[in-house]
Formats: sequence, C-alpha cells, structure tokens
Amino acid sequence: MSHRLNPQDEPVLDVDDIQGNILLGFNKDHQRLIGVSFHEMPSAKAWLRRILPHISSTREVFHFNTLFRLARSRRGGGEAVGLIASWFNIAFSRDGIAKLTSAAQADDLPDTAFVNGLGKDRSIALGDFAPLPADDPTSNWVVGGTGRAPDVLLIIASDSPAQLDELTRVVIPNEAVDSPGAPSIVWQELGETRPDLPGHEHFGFKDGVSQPGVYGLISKRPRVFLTPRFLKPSAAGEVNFAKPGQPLILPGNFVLGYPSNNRNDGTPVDPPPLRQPWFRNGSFLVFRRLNQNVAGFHQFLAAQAAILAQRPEFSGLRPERLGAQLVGRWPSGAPISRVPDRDDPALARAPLANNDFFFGKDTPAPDLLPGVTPPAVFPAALEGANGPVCPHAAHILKVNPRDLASDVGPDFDTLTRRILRRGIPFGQPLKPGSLVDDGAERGLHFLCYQSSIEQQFEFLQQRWMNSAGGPASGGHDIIVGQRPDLHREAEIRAIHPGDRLSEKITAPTQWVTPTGGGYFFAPSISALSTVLAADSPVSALTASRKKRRPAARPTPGG
Ligand code: N7H
Repeated sequence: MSHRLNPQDEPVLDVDDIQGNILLGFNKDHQRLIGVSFHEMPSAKAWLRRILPHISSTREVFHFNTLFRLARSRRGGGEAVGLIASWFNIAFSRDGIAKLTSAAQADDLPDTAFVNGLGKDRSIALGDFAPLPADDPTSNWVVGGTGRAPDVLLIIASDSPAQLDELTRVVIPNEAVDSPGAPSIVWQELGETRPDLPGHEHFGFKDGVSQPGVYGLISKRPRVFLTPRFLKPSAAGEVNFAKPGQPLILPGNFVLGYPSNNRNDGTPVDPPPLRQPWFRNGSFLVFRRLNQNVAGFHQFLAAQAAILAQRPEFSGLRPERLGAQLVGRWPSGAPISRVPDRDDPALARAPLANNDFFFGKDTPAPDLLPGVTPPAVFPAALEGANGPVCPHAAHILKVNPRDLASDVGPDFDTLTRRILRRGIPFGQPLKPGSLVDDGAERGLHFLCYQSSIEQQFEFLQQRWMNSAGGPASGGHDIIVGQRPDLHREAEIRAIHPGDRLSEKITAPTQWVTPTGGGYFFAPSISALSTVLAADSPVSALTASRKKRRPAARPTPGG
C-alpha cells in the first residue's frame, strides 16, 4: 500500500484559520520576536482582541507568495522590486494558555513537552550543557527557561525594516491604547538575514534549502495545492514527492486535526480526537535561541583540515571541504552527495536539483510532470554501490536520513520526524574570513512547527543529533548536537568518495550554545477569537463545539 493520496482525497486545509507562518513560512529578511507576559486577564484579552485582525493567515501568505513567484519569474528570476509584505503571528506557552482558559484546558493539549515547558528537565534531556550536573542549563538564558517562559511569543516579519517597525508598533501592548494592567514586553530581538550573504546562517552556509512538502488543498475547485507539484506520482509503496527531494507529508504531522502518516508504511492515519475542539488548526512551535561561536568553528576547520591534509588520503583537504562534510552541503547550499569535490553555486540555486539526492542509493533522473522545465544538467548523486559520499554524521543526514532506514524505522518513519523550520539569524556577521572572535553575540533564532514536539524536534535533537549511533552509525552531529559532557566526535570521509576511508574527528568544544527558548502553541485564528481572547471562554467554547466540522478523512490511494 502507498502513502500516496488520490488528488480527490486530499484534505482542504482551513487556510483562513491556520496561522500563515506554520505551513508556508513568512520567509522575510527581517523578523522580530517579542516575548510578552500577562498581568490582568481582562486587559490581556482586550489586547488580544485588538491585535487579532492583524494576524496573518495561510491564505494571505499563500497569495502573496504566489504573486511574488509570478513577478520574479516574469523578471527572469530577478528581484520583485516593490513587492513588500509584512506578517504577524502569535503563539502561547502552557502558562499563557492556562491563564486565558484554565490549567485543565492547557494541560489537555496533546504534547507532554509543551505541557511541561522548556525548563530545566527538558533542557537537560536535550543535552544542554551546565557547569555542574545539578545545575539548571537554562539559568543564564536571556529568554525563557525554568519558570520564566513568556506567556506569549509574537513573530513579526517584513521585507522592509520600516514596515516591520510600523507593524510592531501596532501589535505590541501599548499603555496609551490598551487598558490598565495590559501585558508587558519581557524580551525582544531582531532577526535579520545576513547583509553580506543573504539566506546564509552565521557559519556561512545557505539555510532553508530543504523543507518538506505538505499534502493539502487551498481550494478544491479549481484544485490548488498548498505545495506545488513538479513530479509524477511515485510507484506504489514508495514515498511520494512534490519536487525532487521534497516528500509530500500529510498535514496532521504539522497541524492538529488532520490525518498524519503511519510510521511503518506512510498510509494516512486519522487524527486522534482532540480534547478541546479549539485545538484544531493549531501547531506546536519550538523556539531555541542558539548562539554560534563562528570564529571557534572556523578555527577548528582550519586546524583540523591542516592536520588531516598531511595524510595522503586527505591530501589537499581545505577547511571549506571539511565544513561541507560536517554539514552535508557546501556554503552555497549545493549538496556534497552531488558535488563531493567542489562547491557549485548554480546547483545550489536550482530548486529542482538542489534537493535531488538520496543517501542510500544512486538518484534516478526525476520523472517530471509534462510542462515542467527540467533543471540544467548537474552531476548525479551516486550514493549507491560507490557510496556513501555524505558522512553519516553530517548535520543534514542526522536530521533527515531521507531514503536510508534509520535506527528506529523505514523511510516512512523519517517522514513523521520532519519539521517546518522558520529560523533566521540574529546579531551581526563576523567579518568574513576572520578567525578571531570579536566578542559580539550572534546566532540563530531556531523556530520550527510540528504536531508533536516530543516525536519531532526533541526526537531529532536527542535521539539523532546528540547520539553517535542514530539515524545511522557514524558519529554525533558535531555542529548542532548537544552533550552535557561536550564530547562529540564524527567520522568524516577521505577525499576520494567511494574509497571507504574515514577518519574520526573530535570536536574540542561546542560552537552552538542554547541561550534561550521555549515551547509554544500557535492556535487557530478562530480559537483566538472564540476562546482565548473571548471574555467568557466557557460559553465561547460551547459555541465553537456547535460549529465544529468533522476532520477530513482521506482514503489511501494509488
Ligand atoms: Fe539545521 N548549519 O549551518 O549547519 N541546518 N542548523 N537544525 N537543519 C540545515 O537544508 C544549522 C538546527 C535541520 O532536509 C542546513 O536548509 C545551524 C536544529 C533540518 O536535508 C544547514 C544550526 C535542528 C534541516 C543547517 C541548526 C535543525 C536542516 C542545510 C544552529 C532541529 C533540513 C540547509 C545554529 C532539531 C535537512 C537546508 C534536510 C538543515 C545548519 C540548527 C534541523 C546549513 C548552524 C536545532 C531538519
């Protein structure tokens, strides 16, 4: 049986109700995160009612993105000058939800990680470092941590810094506009794309290249898919892809109330009943403020590459290539599985080619739908008999082993571990090429959406990135993996792929350090109006129960 859906069975998504950052992503160059705490609940609810109309829906983001793509393609891929959008979304911690409804309702949300919150216990479980075993790793966090989670996290994003400030002014609590006892801002920080290397994170690598596709329709007639399709359906029993390397995953893996994938064969699984109807169309949001020691990372690459280069099998090894082996992609985003020896920016820019690789087999030519222009010809990914090319410890393999069966199951299991990443760098970049720390703070506002923090984000961090044995043996993810003892080692491959020589290298320290974060729930827009911001949540709840529609139940097809 296949996990493919017949197009007529694809669920129609509640795109007016699901917040816009979840399934599509804002993808803006400027994004401000603001933590807010409640004081008096009537004014908190009045503030929420005031800002509710500004929350951006999936439909709004979808239409803008479509317009943006159209404009760019008419300009031959150039800038869509003048097309500017500003978006706003909101999420709540467990305590925030409890204050707006009741502790019982907050604890009904179907995720223990969210209900517990990202305090000492879960931070320790994530492998976060603390000087002494009894210490709380979150004690120095600048936002969140044990007992300090903001009630609300605001995400405001724009193409224009001026528009970002304007929208921020409109949605933040404001004593002049909101009633006395209004909520207050406890933390805020600007995330921005690097001015010197747009789209790249601080270590220098292109980010946001690989995202899963999501099954589901924006509208049934005409049939408009949330995730555009470029490939013919795969054979029965195989994972189905929207474009090469982008598997289609059922929306219930990211949003509550929709079918999700069975871990063993990918077939649709009905959504479990929700304890409160207003949970539908909501999603769990993980926020990790991750500091990056950029100079330290590049010092390590330079020193380690110089040591290895003295050995014949690694002769000529440059720091850039070692870095690419640890990430699985070159700085441009080109996958090393396709170009093991050198970076290839043209490959990185080709959306139908930059994800077109498997880890367990040679990648066949894509079976494109009629009318789709094939990408330029790039070297094929030969990870089969002559592989592996990409080390099993590379970050992108640790978090998405693709076709490889993992330590916990087949490739269908991996689909259920996927997350929707929405991160953006914060802080100014280190001077390019510098190996000297300038003392400035910089890092990544890591953000991701999923329907289970435990089975998705926490699983990836604990079970795969932090461990030497999962998803396939070959060492830790020494870039993003966390260990309380700081010990991480990775096997990297000798310079000639396929010669099966590998070498274990040990990270002398940690270059990514959590300095803040929290677990949040991004509710549906209707849950905000009928329950969370409503004066009387109990009567509103009854009303929303009456209106409740049954969840879409697709049948397996193909
Ligand atoms: Fe990662 N990096 O520069 O090394 N990440 N990541 N990440 N990450 C990815 O495909 C990075 C972090 C994922 O489907 C790329 O977008 C850094 C956490 C996933 O092929 C690069 C930090 C978690 C993918 C980086 C960081 C993940 C991914 C390649 C922290 C989750 C997609 C570009 C500072 C638990 C994999 C791309 C796929 C890709 C980097 C954090 C997960 C370059 C620096 C905490 C699922």
